[in-house]
Amino acid sequence: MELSKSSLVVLILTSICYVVQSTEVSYDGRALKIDGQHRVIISGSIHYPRSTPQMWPDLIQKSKAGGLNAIETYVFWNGHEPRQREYNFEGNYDLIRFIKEIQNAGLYAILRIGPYACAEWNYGGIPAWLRKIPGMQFRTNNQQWKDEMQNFTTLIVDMVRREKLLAPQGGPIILTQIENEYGNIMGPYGEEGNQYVKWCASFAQSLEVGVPWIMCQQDNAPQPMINTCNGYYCDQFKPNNPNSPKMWTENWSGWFKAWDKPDPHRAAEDLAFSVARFFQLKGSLVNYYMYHGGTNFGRTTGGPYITTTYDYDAPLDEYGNKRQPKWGHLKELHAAIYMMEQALIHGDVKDVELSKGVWATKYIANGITPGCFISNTNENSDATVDFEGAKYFVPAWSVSILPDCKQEVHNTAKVNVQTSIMVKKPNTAENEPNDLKWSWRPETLRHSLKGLGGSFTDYTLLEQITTTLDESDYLWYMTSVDTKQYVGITQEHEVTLRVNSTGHILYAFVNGHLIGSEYAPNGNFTFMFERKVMIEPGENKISLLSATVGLKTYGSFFEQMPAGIVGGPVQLIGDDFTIDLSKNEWSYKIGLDGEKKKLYLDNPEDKWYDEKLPTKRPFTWYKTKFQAPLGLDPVVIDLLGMGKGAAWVNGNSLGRYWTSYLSSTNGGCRDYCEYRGNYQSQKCQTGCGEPSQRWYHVPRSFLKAGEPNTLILFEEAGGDPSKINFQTVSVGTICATIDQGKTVSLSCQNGQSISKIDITRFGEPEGSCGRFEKSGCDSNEAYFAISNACVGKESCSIQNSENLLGGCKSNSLTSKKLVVQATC
Ligand SMILES: *[C@@H]1O[C@H](CO)[C@@H](O)[C@H](O)[C@H]1NC(C)=O
Ligand SMILES: *[C@@H]1O[C@H](CO)[C@@H](O)[C@H](O)[C@H]1NC(C)=O
Ligand SMILES: *[C@@H]1O[C@H](CO)[C@@H](O)[C@H](O)[C@H]1NC(C)=O
Ligand SMILES: CC(=O)N[C@H]1CO[C@H](CO)[C@@H](O)[C@@H]1O
Repeated sequence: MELSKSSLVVLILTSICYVVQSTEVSYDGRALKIDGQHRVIISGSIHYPRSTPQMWPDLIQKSKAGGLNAIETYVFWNGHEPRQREYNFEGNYDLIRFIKEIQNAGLYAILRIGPYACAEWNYGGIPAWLRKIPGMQFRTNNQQWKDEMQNFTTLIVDMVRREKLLAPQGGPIILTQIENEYGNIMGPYGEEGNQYVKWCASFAQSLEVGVPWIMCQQDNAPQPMINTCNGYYCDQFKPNNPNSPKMWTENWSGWFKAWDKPDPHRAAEDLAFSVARFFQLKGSLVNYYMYHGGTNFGRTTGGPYITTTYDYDAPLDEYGNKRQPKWGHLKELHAAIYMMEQALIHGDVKDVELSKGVWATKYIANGITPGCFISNTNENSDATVDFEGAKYFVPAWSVSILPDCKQEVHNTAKVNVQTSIMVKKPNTAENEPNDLKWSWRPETLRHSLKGLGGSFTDYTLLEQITTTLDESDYLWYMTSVDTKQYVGITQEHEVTLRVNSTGHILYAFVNGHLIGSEYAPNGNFTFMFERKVMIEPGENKISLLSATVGLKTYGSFFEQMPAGIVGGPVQLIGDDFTIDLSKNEWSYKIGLDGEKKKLYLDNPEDKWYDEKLPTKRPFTWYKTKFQAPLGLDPVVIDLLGMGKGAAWVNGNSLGRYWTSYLSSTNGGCRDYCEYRGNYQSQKCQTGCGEPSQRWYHVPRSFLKAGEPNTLILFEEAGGDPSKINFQTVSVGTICATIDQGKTVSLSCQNGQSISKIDITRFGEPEGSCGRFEKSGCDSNEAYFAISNACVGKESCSIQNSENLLGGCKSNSLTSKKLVVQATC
């Protein structure tokens, strides 16, 4: 057979695609070396289960476009091994597919196997079933723990090796992590902790992955483990060995949110400052924690009292939109760092103090253009300094980057990219009525309220996690008490029911009636429930429903931290007597009736009522049908009016909701945030006194276009579904403040175009995007020129040039900055 020329070309091309390039990863005290070349690594955390496989390529592309060259993730043990030796690597747990998406984008991967993750993840990623193994102690020199840790870690390493995903095999994985932040909590373990660290190191090495292992926050990590730093700033960090490079595995891009907390924000200027400082002081690898935070889908994703959103104020928001200006400002910083990469990782360093708190750092190497940083770590005083014959303005709390030691390419406090304000719009689907039509059904409680249907009994009050092994949030504790037998009560009698709970939520029923509920405020899971209640002469049924809201993620000995009504006491207290029920016969039932029936799957045989839709009714299931919003914008559901519960769309869990939980008002929320000075999570917050989380992400892949979708809610505390509606999230108002001579581009997203220009103004801006105050000088010339260039386009570029000044030329302006505001 004769091969034509073109088919030969095809053959050659195909075979090239199959040539596997092996990548060698090594390191020295300066940086990681990839195929012998020192490299700066700028990485970002994306936790694969906190988004969907359909979102991954876009998230990874936006990370790459933002200037990352690596993606980092933990591996979530309890998601992958929900029951002992039963595995889940499907859907958003498809770890291999996620790593392959990273590889397809041409990025490196950092795999933090742990398998302890923390990550505000349910139980820190540790499977609750480990609690049934006798003698089990987490994260110490305990044989049972080490056996299970070894079993799972080996499974993961074998999987990535089989798929050839390690760098020496031609794969993207350049670093692997064993354990996680153990140094922070190891003190109380004493010598056992030290032994465990040594075991972790030798076990990791025995896996022969062919790439370096890291241990973060582990000052005593044995060689060749590289110890790395996590924190808001790591510029002062020094690894414990001169041959280990300085690497920052968690630079917190923001902070996570809890049900009683306002929304934390970390300014782009401060985040950029921390990264630039790190590279100025010989850092070589930085990882943003998080670059995309995402969503705690499902029931077992979020840790205790962590909201369903894990947005983290990250450069990509929960839904995958670019958060501007953070994303763009960091992109410019990264570009400046890469411009001087060669000098950074080869050069000798010379520091010189230019004025108090203002330092210039010069990286000098033979045959390479030198690179410079000028930092001003003063919190208040801006500086103008002379450096090598030129003058530089370095604002307080900022770093200037001069990749050739002459021209300032980036200053961390000078934001030259657009700010976007996201808006939520009503559902655009055709024929979608304003009000959704609901049906409902009660959760079946009658058996539990009579003490029936328990699966076993015990004469003690059992700890909840060991009892449920986290198969459900809910555990029924049911008992009955014959009051005559105790104190000879002969008529109805008022007593106090007292229940000592270790959290997180308790519903108490006496003789078939809900008599009250209580939840533990954040950070203090122990509470004493007390309610007055009438008891009957003779037999009284007492049923207590205890619910967890995610399991503890962190701390020494955290497997010993209880949940539920462990040990009690549970008492009935009268005027002159106390009946202690703690040693009664208690009957136990795990989970709710509706969970067992899987009502969220909308099985055809389930009966739902269309009449008399109840509101404010605890323990109620609701169902509705809706059309998916048109377009590509991310979809959210507004659950205002609801209490606490869980939501599903077409059988996919959206996670827990708790709309009625308002965030604290004493959190110090403010409109304007000072970015200068050390950041901490309470420094800059919004949303005080508002529902901690009102909108919940419905990934597009959960929805079917053009046919009815099903929403099912389980409402535990009582709510009103009449206000519920679906919305889309898109870019609303966009703004830029452009220095003279500079160019900034403005863009909308998902095919939307700029509809109008709102402001074109010269001068120092007052206020902020969407809320600029009248000041400076409005220019008609700028308005017409920019309208011409931008309106009707998805993106456009604006240069602040002299000719836009027009009539403002004659104004005595303090600044010739151009402020532009537009609407998408
Ligand atoms: C993990 O444990 C199972 C038994 O439960 C065993 O069959 C398997 O070989 C173990 N895997 C490793 C890597 O040790
Ligand atoms: C309540 O329970 C906690 C946790 O088990 C226990 O430490 C505490 O002593 C109990 N309180 C009372 C009053 O018994
Ligand atoms: C936690 O709750 C217990 C029981 O209600 C109370 O005694 C204790 O003072 C609380 N602790 C804190 C730190 O609020
Ligand atoms: C290692 C490190 O930098 N830790 C810091 C993390 O952030 C907190 C809050 O700002 C600091 O107190 C820690 O020192």
